[in-house]
Amino acid sequence: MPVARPEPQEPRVIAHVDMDCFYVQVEQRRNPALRGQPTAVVQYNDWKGGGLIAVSYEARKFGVKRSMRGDEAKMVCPSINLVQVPVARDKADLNVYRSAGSELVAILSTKGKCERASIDEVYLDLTDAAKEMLLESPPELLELIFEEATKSNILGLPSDIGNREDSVRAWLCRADADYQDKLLSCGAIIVAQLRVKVLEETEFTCSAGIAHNKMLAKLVSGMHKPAQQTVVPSSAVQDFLVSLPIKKMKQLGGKLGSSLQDDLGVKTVGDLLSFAEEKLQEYYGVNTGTWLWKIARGISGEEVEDRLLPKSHGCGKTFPGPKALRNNASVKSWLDRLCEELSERIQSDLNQNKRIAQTLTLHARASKGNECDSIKKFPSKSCPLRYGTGKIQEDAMKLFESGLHDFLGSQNTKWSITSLSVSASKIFDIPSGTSSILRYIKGPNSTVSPANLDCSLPQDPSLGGINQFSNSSLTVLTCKHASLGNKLYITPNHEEQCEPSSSEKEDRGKNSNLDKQHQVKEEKRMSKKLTDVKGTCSILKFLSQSSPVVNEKRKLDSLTCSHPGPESSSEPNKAEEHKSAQPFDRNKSNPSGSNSASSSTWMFNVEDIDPAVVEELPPEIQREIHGWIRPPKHSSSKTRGSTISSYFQPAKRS
Ligand code: TTP
Ligand code: CA
Ligand code: CA
Repeated sequence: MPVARPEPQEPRVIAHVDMDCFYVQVEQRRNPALRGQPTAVVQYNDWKGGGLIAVSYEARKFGVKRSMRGDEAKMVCPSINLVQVPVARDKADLNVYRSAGSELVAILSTKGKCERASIDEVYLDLTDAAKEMLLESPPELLELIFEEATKSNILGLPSDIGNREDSVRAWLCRADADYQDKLLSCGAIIVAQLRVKVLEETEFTCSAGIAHNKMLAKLVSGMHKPAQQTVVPSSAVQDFLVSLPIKKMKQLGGKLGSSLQDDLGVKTVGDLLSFAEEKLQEYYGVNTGTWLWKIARGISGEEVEDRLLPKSHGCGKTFPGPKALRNNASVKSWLDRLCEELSERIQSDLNQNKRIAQTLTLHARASKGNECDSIKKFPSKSCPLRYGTGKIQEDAMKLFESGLHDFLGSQNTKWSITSLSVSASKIFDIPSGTSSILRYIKGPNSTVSPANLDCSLPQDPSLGGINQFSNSSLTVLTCKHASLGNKLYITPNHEEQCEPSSSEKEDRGKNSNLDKQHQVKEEKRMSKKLTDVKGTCSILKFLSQSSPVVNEKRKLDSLTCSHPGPESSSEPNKAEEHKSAQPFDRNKSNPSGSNSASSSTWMFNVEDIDPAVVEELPPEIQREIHGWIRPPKHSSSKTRGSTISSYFQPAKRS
């Protein structure tokens, strides 16, 4: 369940940047003939022309939607260009999109703390940059305002007064604005500059939201798309939120949002305002109650994390309809391919970024017998991650078998798998000062051998099956640290053999100065470049050279976000139930005890699912994970009316 974070004392300037029809833009850059054309990217599949996963704004004008199949898109827009996602190992290969996302991150991170939130979006904390601008070149003293900034959408600014750009310019330059709004104006100018820089350097357009916190910035970044930005002054927050459907709020897209709707009759954020904080706490617990009370008022203390790299790696594949997998051999064959890709990606993360992943998780969607939609879900399973393709494949298969065992219970029935994915999470940096570790592991002149990173616990022969790993990944994490640490400290002479990229981490003080110098240079270079284009270039103008831009009012649908928060689900309770039932199960259903023991040991805790991993999984699995998130049942012994809403009826509704 979500919890309220302490709010910062000082006002912040936060931006959320999201690429427009991202995969389409990547394909258009690869094949410029597609620019300005109705285009969609299609997931590899030969059924009805494949599933659309990204749709250009030109195609959206014809009514083409992401939910369509290729054949359907052709019907509503005969001229549409359908581009297939690159394929490797018979599945989508997203590497080209991932590295395009990294280009965005590299540019945006020059201006402040930057958090890579998904394949095509980032959060930026621009507070320091905005304060600096306000001190050194406040907008009210500028002769010319960066043109792209004057195209901003400012929430609450009347749109019917004269020339819109003039009124935006006037708003950005108000001498009598309060400090918070002045900072936002600077933020809007900085984001406009960054977006133009992204366009110039990557050829991609993006949209952005600028506000005092992450929640508001994310809520508005998709409000005006493509290639536009939206600013949320504090004075506009209440009007903006009041009519916003509750399900559009981050972390309320799932069961918690449903409970608010069904149990309390809360349809919009405005409806939530009529509940006292104590009432919300009474129903959802102290932390979540306070969180709900605050978000209804646009208050969120959540910080932008300093993270340029993904939090996790995941790869999956769906097997719709007749393609469902129905035996261990076919599951193994697919798992092997997925694990091979995962192994390559964590290996490259290790080589390039000196990061090690700790946890391997398997998710699947299954049905059994003749049920098409089993009520019981296939439990996600995880275990400590051992490097090396063969080991990952072996472990993933064991996780699958363990999950299947739990899924089927005592039933000896047929089953089918419609979706399968593996992910590597809990990634940590190899600590600074340990840069020789890779060289030590590799040995001079050799490439890293993943098998060498196997730090699994000494095996206990008394434990069978996947129990050999451990009861908790924490244990193995400790082991990994210890093991890596030992190797490092007994071989200090390997330090000088470090590759430059590794040794960069050794002297943080020195390097942070270098980084700063580099950053200042970069900023100077950028501001020069931006001065060059001042008054002549705007993103919309740039776009209009190739095609007319639809100023499409974007539906807020895609803003729905229901990933599990730090305390987000009752799944742990499920795990608890499972654990407490374990001795009984073990004795009853499995005399050897090994499998049932493992099943409770490896019950995946939904708290541990990283939202970034979820985003990379097939939509089917994403939906399932979102479905897990449900509010806890109220344990109060109070007698309610026939529905909870009758008990907690908001005043204005009664
Ligand atoms: P989104 O940011 O949701 O969408 P988008 O960038 O295509 O379009 P918009 O301009 O509305 O932001 O997703 C980013 C990319 O992630 C998208 O281009 C393709 C991929 N993706 C999938 O593969 N499957 C999905 O279900 C979704 C939502 C996205
Ligand atoms: Ca996007
Ligand atoms: Ca996105």
